[in-house]
Amino acid sequence: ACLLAATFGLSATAQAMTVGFSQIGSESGWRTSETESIKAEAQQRGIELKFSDAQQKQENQIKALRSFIAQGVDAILLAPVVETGWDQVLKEAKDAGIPVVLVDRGVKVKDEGLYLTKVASDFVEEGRLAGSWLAAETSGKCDLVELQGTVGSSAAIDRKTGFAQVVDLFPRMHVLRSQSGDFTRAGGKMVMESFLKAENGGKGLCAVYAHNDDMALGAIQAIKEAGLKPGKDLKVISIDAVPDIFKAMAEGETNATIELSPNLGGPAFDAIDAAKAGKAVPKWIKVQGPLYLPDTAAAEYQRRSQ
Ligand code: GYE
Repeated sequence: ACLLAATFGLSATAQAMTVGFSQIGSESGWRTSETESIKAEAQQRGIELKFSDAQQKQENQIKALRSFIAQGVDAILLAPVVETGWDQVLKEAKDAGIPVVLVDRGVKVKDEGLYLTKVASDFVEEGRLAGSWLAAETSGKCDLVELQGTVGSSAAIDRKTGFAQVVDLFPRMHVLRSQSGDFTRAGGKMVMESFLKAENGGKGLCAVYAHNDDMALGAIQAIKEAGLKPGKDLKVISIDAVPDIFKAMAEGETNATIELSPNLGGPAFDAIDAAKAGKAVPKWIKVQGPLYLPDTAAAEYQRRSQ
């Protein structure tokens, strides 16, 4: 009976847990999947999730965090739109004894003790992987353009850095133009259109590197409209591995994507549980994904789109 009571008591506390989730918005297919996945994971664990969509604005995220603190939530998940400007509000959460788990992007703060942990991939590594693939594919000779993610986001900063580290090793590889498409399909298309215009209709270009699949999908559209063949005349490489990019890859219109799982709720909630149980939690819970090529694209699309 004692064991039963203890078990019951434990699950009752777990069920009562309330977590606030400050999400960036819904700029990409990847992010929409992440939102759905975290909501489903919370439901499965009996966690009451308070969800707030910041519409891409840091000030909305700060407001959401303050409201979660005022409501006395047990923990907070934060997907930070940009890297800087979080010290104050994270300190407020810490002073209130509320652990904050960063999901998918990182922050730059003076004191890393202001958050519990970060569940995210190594964006620099993703950039290096993309650069290495392109260098191998083009024998180190490629004039390319880059579509950056949201200005000031860790995802954009680090994916640019890692890619540049590889490009710098190859004297005949050049990033001719690099601009933000804000991680959206429309942004990717618009910026690619201007790149193509500025680069003689794209005739001298060898490739486009996009910081996410949605911008690559927009770029593919722009390349087609300019009368060139994406995936052939211009190689396309991006990051995320959303279902639609596999469809484009199966159709020969893009060449490679690096997977980032959107299922970050499991490890994030596990970290909160561990912290509440007094266990040590690592500062960075790394998620990793492979690079996918056209050979498996049709099967991957099938598997991911049902
Ligand atoms: O790659 C992109 C999204 O922060 C890892 O943000 C995330 C990125 C992801 O909008 O599609």
